[in-house]
Amino acid sequence: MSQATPTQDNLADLAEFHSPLGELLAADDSDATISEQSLSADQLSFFDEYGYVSGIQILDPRQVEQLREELAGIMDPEHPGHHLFHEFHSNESPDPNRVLFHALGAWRITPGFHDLLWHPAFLQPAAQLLAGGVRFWHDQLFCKPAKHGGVVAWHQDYSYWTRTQPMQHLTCWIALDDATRENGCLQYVPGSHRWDLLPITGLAGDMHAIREVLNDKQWEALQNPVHVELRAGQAAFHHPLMVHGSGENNTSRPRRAAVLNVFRDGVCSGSDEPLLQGVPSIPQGEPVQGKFFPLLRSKEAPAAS
Ligand SMILES: O=C(O)CCC(=O)C(=O)O
Repeated sequence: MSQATPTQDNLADLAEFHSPLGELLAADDSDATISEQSLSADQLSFFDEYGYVSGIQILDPRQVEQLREELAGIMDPEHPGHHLFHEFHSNESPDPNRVLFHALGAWRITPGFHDLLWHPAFLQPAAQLLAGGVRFWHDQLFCKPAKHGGVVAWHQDYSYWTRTQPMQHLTCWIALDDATRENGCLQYVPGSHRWDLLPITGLAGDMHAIREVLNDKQWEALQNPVHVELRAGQAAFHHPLMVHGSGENNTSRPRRAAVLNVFRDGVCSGSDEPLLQGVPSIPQGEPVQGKFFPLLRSKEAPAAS
């Protein structure tokens, strides 16, 4: 029997399914599967002091390849699942000579990006860092093509998320290519998670637009960021107030990344407006939950040894 060609009408919204669906997490692969790994006490105290922890192995080479293939499909605006994206910016850079692809909602469209939410190598550190149940907020794709990849300006994630409260959020940035200083890896200002919440000063234009809202000491700290170089499949976790950004990609290789944003179960809606585009609103003060915000790990789940 031949399979129907996927169209906008018959393509399932994978947000209906709150458990893994496909091959991404299959354990029967010949490559060694990344097992569930806890952060050490040293890694947890490093996060507490500096606001991030990096070099966490999440994906094996087969999984990286699956996600790259799926990414290539959904970057095309003609993809039949395109309407499921909450946001889709083929180029978010205002610089006509640069490209920064940015999209929210891939988990609703392909099995690999869907199942990534339930990857134990992500969920175990997330549960430790949030010290509670892990609820999905949204995913993001950030891709810089070879030669003319654009910047991500310095910012704090929570500046964009004040419509969800209290601030008990966490970001996991997963490299789908080796991310290096040369191709625009993520950069962190260690310790900036202890700064006050800063206003939004732009995501993809002037890298240093944040200057106007920093005091002299903060500006000085920004001159010495950490470049978070990662191998494809590795991740960095950061605090919602961590000041971070990334530079241009002028190399001959793309720099692609998948980002998972989660919060501690119990975080509430702070607005009567929809929290994401295309999602029904959750009344202000009500816990965020439902089809678009699955509980990925409950508080009671046993921690890995
Ligand atoms: O991929 C990048 O360069 C930036 C990612 C980012 O800003 C984020 O994950 O919050």
